[in-house]
Amino acid sequence: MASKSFYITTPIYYPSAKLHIGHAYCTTIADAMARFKRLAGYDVFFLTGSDEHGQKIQQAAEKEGVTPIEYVNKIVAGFQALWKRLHISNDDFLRTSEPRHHRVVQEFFRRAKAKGDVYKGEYTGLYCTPCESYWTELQLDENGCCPDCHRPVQQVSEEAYFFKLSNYADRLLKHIEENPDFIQPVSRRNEMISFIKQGLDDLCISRTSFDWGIPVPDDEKHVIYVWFDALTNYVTAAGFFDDPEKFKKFWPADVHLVGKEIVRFHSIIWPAILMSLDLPLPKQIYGHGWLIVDGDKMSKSKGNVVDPNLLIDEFGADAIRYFLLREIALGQDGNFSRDALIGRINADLANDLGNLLHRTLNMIAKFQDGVIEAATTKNETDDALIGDAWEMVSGYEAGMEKMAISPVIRRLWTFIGRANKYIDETAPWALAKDPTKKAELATVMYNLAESLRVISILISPFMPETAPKIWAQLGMTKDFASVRLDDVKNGWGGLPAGQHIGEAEPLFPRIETEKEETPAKPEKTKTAPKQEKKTETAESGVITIDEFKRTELRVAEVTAAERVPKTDKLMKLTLTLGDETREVVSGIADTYTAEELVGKHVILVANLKPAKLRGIVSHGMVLAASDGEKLRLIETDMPAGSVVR
Ligand code: ME8
Repeated sequence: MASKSFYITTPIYYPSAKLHIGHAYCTTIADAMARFKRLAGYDVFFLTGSDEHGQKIQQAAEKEGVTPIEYVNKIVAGFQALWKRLHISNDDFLRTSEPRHHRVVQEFFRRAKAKGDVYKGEYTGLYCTPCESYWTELQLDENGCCPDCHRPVQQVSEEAYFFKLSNYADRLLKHIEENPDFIQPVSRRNEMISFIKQGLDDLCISRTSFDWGIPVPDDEKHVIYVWFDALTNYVTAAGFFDDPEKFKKFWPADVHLVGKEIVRFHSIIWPAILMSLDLPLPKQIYGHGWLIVDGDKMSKSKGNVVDPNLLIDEFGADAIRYFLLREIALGQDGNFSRDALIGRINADLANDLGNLLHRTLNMIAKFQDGVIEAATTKNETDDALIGDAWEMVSGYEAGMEKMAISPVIRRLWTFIGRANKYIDETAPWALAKDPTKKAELATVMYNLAESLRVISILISPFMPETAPKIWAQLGMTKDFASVRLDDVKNGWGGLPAGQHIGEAEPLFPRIETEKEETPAKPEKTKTAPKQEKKTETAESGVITIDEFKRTELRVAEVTAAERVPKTDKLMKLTLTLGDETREVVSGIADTYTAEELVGKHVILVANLKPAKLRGIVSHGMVLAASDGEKLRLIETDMPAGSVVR
């Protein structure tokens, strides 16, 4: 049986400047989809590349005193190195300067001309060199500049070839209307429909004012317009000339993933060219939003361009990938901030995922000599965990098929939270003390290890470096590269019982951030950590449920307390969370004596940045209520370690 195929592309990037986190965002989404499809058993072709021609590149090379190809070679090597570091699993990297591509572009030009869709004329228009785009008077911004980059446009008049785009307006509109998935998300689809309805002008597809490009066949003083050249890359790499079998398998592409500002080129110009050549149209153009930085568009002049290489140096590729995929709803603009990145690393990766792995492996090592024994018992708590796992697994595939990446990740993390809660509910440390509970303990440990096996498989499209690490730490011997979604879908219990766990290794160390020494005020009941950046919600004083969920509240038992010498209010508390001990400094010494505190079950903000108070590092904060005079700790009768939600 022929396997299912999946062809996904990113745009090919201009080697005009260094790639920034926005480019990394686009490529990471495509990579996550490619990896998911491989996991689901598809034969995947994932393409990215570089868009190397055009006046802008020629001018930049001249400025540096090198040839255009020398200029782009260096920059493109940087792209390829970045994609490697970010674990981008592209199957091909297409450079438009390659001969294999020249042949295809010239053939496309020839065939469109033979069809009667290309003619020679005189072009007079307004051209934006940095954007390689022509604009009409009406499209310019309020200053008469390019509506995209807001730089001046030039009046250009030259002999040129034109493509009869106007011929295809009706067919295009019909295609878009009959195929609701062709342009996604819906907002972009609607934009394109109204754009076409305003009428399409023929498109100038050649230039004579520079020569860094693919020559027009039989009229070499013209070079082919960069967008005609660039868009064609998708068929070159799919084997249009070189590999008809491959082309049959992968064309039409399943998804062209592009930024919102180039949806127009992909959903109007590109399909019209393909229609002219009687080739099938791509199945979907997906327009993602832009990544802005601390609320602002990235630009060199603002000095806020975020270099993905530096972020990888500091935090590692998987943390960056996780942040980009989890934080931003595909299709919408999203904000990148260092604080938010660190917040996610600490809360979701170090805390939720890291703790689940760490606690599980620790307990298997301590209570079962490192062997994952078979689960032979079952009770309601076990059933609830397994039930939640199944619900999550079934939503995973459907969600990923719709490219609902962020919701899928959020659901996965709800399950991770569920598994952490299962530890608190089953209290394995108590089971381990009771020789009659050996079987129950084995079940709990097995279910936790199996949860982690499932998690490692399902996070692999997002965190390809972390997933096999978890796999190895569980002692799995099957080659992770051969793992498929079926290894999860085939049922609970895929983890072979009786295996020894591997070597434990922390996945994501907490990122400790500098904090000034300030004496602590008694903590009033709070719902969320203070946001440093102004957000819409912060300004209104309201937080979203997602912001609230970033606060990790846990029940902690006070096992020891002592006053901090030479202070009025500070008390050093030793807390247990079941399997973890913490030291916290709290300003409650004028309300409680040390003796009164021991044994209390209080609420701890567990993922607060550690802070130094009078030389003691406080790992969290306990919640108290105050009416301005009286101060009382919030107490509960739930067991230590319970999650507060
Ligand atoms: O447009 N956030 O190349 P390019 C998210 N060569 N995405 C961003 C972004 C940001 N801040 N900034 C840029 C080109 N991008 C053409 C493509 S395809 C046949 C030719 C995205 O290097 C942008 O939206 O200017 C676009 O999809 C991609 O980076 C490439 O931009």
